[in-house]
Amino acid sequence: MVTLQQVKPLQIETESFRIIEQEFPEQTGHRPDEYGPGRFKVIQRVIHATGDFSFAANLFFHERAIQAGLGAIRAGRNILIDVNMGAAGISRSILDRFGGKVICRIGDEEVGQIAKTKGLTRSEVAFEQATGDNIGIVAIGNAPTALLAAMRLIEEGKFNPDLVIGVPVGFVNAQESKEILSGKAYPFITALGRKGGTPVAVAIINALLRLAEEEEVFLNEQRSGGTAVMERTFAIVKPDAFAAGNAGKIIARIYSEGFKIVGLKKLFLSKVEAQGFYDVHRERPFFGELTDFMSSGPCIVMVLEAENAIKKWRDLMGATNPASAAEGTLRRQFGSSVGENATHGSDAPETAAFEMGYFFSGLELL
Ligand code: RTP
Ligand code: MG
Repeated sequence: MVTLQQVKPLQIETESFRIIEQEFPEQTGHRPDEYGPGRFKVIQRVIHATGDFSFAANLFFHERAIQAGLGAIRAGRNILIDVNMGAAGISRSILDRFGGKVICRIGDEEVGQIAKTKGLTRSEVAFEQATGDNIGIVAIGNAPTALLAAMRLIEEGKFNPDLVIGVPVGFVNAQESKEILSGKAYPFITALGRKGGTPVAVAIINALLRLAEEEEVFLNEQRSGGTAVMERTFAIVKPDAFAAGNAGKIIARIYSEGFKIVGLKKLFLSKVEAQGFYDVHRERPFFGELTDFMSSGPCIVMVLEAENAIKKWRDLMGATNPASAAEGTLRRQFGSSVGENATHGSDAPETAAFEMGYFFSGLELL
């Protein structure tokens, strides 16, 4: 009989990475620390995307590959990828923070026309058209012709990316093109042999983005004195969730996710109090509806404390509209519409300070 594991949605990825790390020595004959932390994170995410431990042996890194990729991300340079499916999988929210963009020109009308008149593949033309786009990382998961074109453009001096991720999959020229890449003097990451593909390219990029993000958090901690910064945020169990009897479940979740509740009270806001609280939205079309709702019944206001509490709480709440909030988030579980979305959370340190002060005195937050 098949027995399914009971894992909360938000913990599935963490649990998968733990399993990969645990099984790694037995499956590959190597220990994670033999690869260096950056390389192991890349290998681990590729195994996560493919379910295939053989990538531990197939992935081949230029000695400066990780450094070059992180440098490109940190500098806000763009990522060029050969197919739209790959572009869709890249963690844009992280890339955004560093100022970079994902570029994929395969679908451009112009690209199709030039390919037809010159007798070239769309992917070759797509790369030629992108040489002026401040490309830091170029990634190829699908077409060997695109990888060959990228290498040619680099040799001709028309293209100067910091890192080439060349992992096309297939039986015609995929293996050959990657073998050529593996002999280059400039930074690359490749997957030797036939295996590869767009999910592999995306996993490598996303691993680099996470590494860049972790590095940023680490640097920020260093700057602020060596320890992670405790932060406070302001939260509300909105009237819809309170009336539905969900306050207890939401508070239990707050504890299980590791927040400390430093202030808590039940209030029944007047219309004027709700207007003052949501003053930033005074000019918005939904202001009347929002403040009517917030003053329609009792709610619970809280001050939560955790490392990165503001982001942590917003992540736990999910998107404003419950219909687009991720599985496992509070708004997905307890919200019913954009207006009646169960919870509120501050969106920045300044708003958190205002909102905590609006409902709590310092003496209530000891
Ligand atoms: P909140 O402030 O309540 O934590 O929500 P939020 O940051 O995710 O969203 P925000 O843009 O600050 O909007 C505040 C609240 O206004 C309601 N809203 N209604 N009808 C609409 O188009 C609309 N848009 C926003 C939501 O209840 C949202 O939580
Ligand atoms: Mg807001």
